[in-house]
Amino acid sequence: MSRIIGEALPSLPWRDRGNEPGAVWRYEGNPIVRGSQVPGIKTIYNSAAVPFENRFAGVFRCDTTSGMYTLYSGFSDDGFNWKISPEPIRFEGGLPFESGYDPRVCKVDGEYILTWCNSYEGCPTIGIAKTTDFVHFRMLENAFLPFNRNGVLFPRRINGQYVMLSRPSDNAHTRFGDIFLSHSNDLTYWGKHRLVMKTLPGGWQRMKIGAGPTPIETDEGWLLIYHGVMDTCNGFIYSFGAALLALDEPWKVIARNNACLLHPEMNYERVGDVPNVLFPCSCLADSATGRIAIYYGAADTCLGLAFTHIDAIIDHVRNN
Ligand code: BMA
Repeated sequence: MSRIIGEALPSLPWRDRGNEPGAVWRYEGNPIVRGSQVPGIKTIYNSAAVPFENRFAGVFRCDTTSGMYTLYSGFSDDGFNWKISPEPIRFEGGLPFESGYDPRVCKVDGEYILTWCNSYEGCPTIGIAKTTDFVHFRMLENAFLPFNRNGVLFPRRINGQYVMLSRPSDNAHTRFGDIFLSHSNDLTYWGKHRLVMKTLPGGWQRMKIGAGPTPIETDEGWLLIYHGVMDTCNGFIYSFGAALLALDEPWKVIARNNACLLHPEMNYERVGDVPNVLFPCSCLADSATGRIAIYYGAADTCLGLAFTHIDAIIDHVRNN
């Protein structure tokens, strides 16, 4: 029996396992969010949900009908049905917002911190902003120089410092990528960079990997769900798996799966703007029951929800 360390979340969206085998199972009502529900938006996919004031708040990757990558916020009472603002987030402070995608939201020391892939002079790097209400967002400095993607904060300071995972990359559809982490005292100056995990030859995580949702603290280590990419004769395939990282030295990998947890299989995962993509950006975890809900982008088109239990996922990580 493993234990989630964190808050109890009795209102977590949940379905018991149906007929799907494996440690993670999909919500039968997927996709839960589509582009057509917001005016001027064609696709809504890689998005972040967090518990917020007895309900849920989210930041959504919304691609406009004119092809811009933007971020919108929204709210939900049950984690399944989302009401997304009709207007994009307009950041206060920071550098001018060019475009942004793949948001993650993390609560550290009571503050909601948004990280995302932020375009700076046309080059991807990691943007950071704070919010108290998911309406107003104050942008800080970018964390790193370009090129970088998949900036994911840990939900508490470790040895007194903020810690962020990231994936140094290039300006294109990067054909390489390992997960690193960096430390900061103030969310502005980042250093003490460490390698966490490299790609593994052979299978689903052979070309590049990137951190997914905010890591979940457990009594066995940080549970990190991450995406892995393989190249094929007909394009990339994005699947996801998980690893356990040491609590005090999270660049040390305790265990990591060789088999993925979920790979594109359903129609809405295989067919879309970019086929065969599963891209998890957030999780909700209930420490009372061990239940975990995972939000993942599907085929760069819509948002799906999947479920697991802490025992099932840790068993998968350790035994696959
Ligand atoms: C990555 C990011 C993601 C996207 C994925 C597949 O580089 O751009 O937003 O889901 O590619 O296209």
